[in-house]
Amino acid sequence: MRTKPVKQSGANRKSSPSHPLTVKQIPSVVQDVLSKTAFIDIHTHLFSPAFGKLGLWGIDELLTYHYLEAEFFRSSEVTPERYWKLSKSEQADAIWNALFVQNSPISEATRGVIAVLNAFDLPTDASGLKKARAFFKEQSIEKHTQKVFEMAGIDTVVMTNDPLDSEEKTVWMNGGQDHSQFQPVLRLDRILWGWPRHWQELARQGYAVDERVTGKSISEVRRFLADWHKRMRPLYMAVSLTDQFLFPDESVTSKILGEAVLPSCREFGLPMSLMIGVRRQVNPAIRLAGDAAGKADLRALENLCRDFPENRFLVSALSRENQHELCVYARKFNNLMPFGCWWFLNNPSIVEEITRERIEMLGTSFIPQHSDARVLEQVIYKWKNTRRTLAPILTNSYNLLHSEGCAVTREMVQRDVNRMFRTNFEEWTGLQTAE
Ligand code: RAT
Ligand code: ZN
Repeated sequence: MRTKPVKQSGANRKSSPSHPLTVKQIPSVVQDVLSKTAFIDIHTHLFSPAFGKLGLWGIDELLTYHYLEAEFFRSSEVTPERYWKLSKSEQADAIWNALFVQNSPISEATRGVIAVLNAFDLPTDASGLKKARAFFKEQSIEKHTQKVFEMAGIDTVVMTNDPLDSEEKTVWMNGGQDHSQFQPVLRLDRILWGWPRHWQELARQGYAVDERVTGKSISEVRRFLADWHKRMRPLYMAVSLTDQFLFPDESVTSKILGEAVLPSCREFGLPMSLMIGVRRQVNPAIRLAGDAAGKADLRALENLCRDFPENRFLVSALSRENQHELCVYARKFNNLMPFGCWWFLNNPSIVEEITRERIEMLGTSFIPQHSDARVLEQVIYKWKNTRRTLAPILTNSYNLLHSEGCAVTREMVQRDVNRMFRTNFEEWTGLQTAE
């Protein structure tokens, strides 16, 4: 496992950790610290090997990532109806052909696949798919996972665990998992906004709840959360919310959030992650790729941070238009931790803009990125891109500081990178990783 690095690179041998850097040394030291620091990936959709087939990896999964499916339908005559009838490898063939052979893979998501092929020394021309299939077939998942983490420069990934997903539930009910590099998160979408369709599942499991969340429902949801907290030991609880999210209001979502979930978070000392701004299924024909983004009213967040001062909120907003307000709110409320450039924001041009603003307004008191990877090898390109985008931004911050007359040292750079990509999260969740 990578540990927090302290060694100097050859390029910077002349500067000791606490020695002031020259303007010329700053870029290479920033780059070196970024590349040698193992990051914590605080939100992914990856699964530890204990979850078997739920954990996605390999070239066919990479090609059928929903980010690529959305692009595929723009560059192919194949209709969604026909596409969904194909087998996984036929879908991958179609996407490879449309986005990688007949067109140049210059979008962020397509370039990511190229970066992964390249990272494994696989050809990126038309012959790449066949060779990649042969390569991935030979890998054993345990060893491959370690290699991928190493290549991505991460040591811990945080999963997204849905207690109402039947396949996942089976794993948790049969002993769960105990893999220190895959940390669980209790994801509550089906409870918080999917209640009308899912409350009966809780009832079936023996919790006395009803559709309108009356009677003992709230205390029974808390009992459910306590049981799952015990079973899963999550680092935080989480939900994704639409651009229409309001708090407080008369909805079941508000009631369960305010009266059950947030009190349980306090009881167990867990932060609550709110991912705000998805517009679900604007085009259901393309399934997972059919969600969009919308500007939310972040006064809901203001109300939560102010009215629940004992709760801590990890927050990502999906709309670019919400980013400035999110920074402003983080300056008002120290129980708010902005994190990541989520989903449609995870493109260099937007990451750059958001991250610059966050540094200007919040210093290092935020978590710049998470990968949101659904397929194991995606962490390789997503974290490579994050480091590449971040290096000039941080360099610029230290150059400005230097020009004001402040000594910039490697120690400072290391402390700041550790804080943003490790300790902000460790301190909020109590996660302890190997030194
Ligand atoms: O980025 C994604 O893959 C989205 O589909 C969502 O999963 C989102 O990240 C979420 O966690 O809801
Ligand atoms: Zn996600």
